[in-house]
Amino acid sequence: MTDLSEITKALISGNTEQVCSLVKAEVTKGTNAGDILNIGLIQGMDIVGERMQSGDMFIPEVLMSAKTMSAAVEILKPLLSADDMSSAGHIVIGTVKGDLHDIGKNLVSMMVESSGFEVTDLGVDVAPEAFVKAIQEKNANIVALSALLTTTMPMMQQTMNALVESGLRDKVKVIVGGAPVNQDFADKIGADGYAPDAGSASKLAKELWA
Ligand code: B1M
Repeated sequence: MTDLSEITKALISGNTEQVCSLVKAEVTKGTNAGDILNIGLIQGMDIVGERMQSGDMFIPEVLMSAKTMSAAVEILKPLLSADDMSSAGHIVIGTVKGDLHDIGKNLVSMMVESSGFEVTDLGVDVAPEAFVKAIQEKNANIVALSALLTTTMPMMQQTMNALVESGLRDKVKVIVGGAPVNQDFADKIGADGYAPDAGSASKLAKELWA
């Protein structure tokens, strides 16, 4: 098995140039693109997620790793077969209606995408009906709701209600997060999980979609 640990290390350091040149070198050598993705890159993002959770990595560093991951995935995309990505589910993510904060949500979006999920990011100020429509259109497995304001937390409940009313609730896992949200609130609205940060969100999504 080819040693891809240099790629993993450079990814954790957020060194885009080095990762891209190492990935290109592996491609030229004929290393399987799925191995580069799953062993070299995704394992690196798993470590980034764990370090973020434990406070050993901070947001700017995580962003650098996530951006590096995206650049590397762009190189690999044309070479990846459907099977290489087949373990990933589809996540619809957005900041709930009335709320315009998107920095944390974008971080979550990048982390879950880096873990191999396909992501539909609906942006900010997303109405319950827009979540419902996107889940139906994309046949999503997970919906991730973000809220940064105490005043928009009730919109998470309303989004849950819309999922129930549309008959989608049993077909999709719901995860919630954002600074004012906690596990108690997630339990209260009947969400499937709560994640305090982007690393935990990626781990939680994988657990729910295992
Ligand atoms: Co706003 N804002 N803001 N703001 N803003 C807060 C949130 C506030 C705490 C500041 C304060 O008063 N101390 C306060 C909320 C108070 C409250 O409700 N408890 C507040 C307020 C009041 C407001 C306005 C109402 C101000 C006004 O206009 N009077 C207004 C509301 C606008 C609106 O949304 N309708 C407003 C506006 C803005 C800006 C537009 C100026 C800007 C947002 C820019 C943008 O997002 N593009 C802004 C900012 C930047 C902040 C602070 C300073 C920083 C937020 C942030 O990006 N943090 C914030 C104060 C603070 O947090 N210190 C504040 C960094 C980010 C990485 O963390 O978003 O928490 P966070 O995401 C984390 C986790 O929460 C988690 O993972 C992320 C990464 O680990 N997470 C999830 C987030 N979403 C998740 C989803 C998941 C899982 C995990 O899905 C499963």
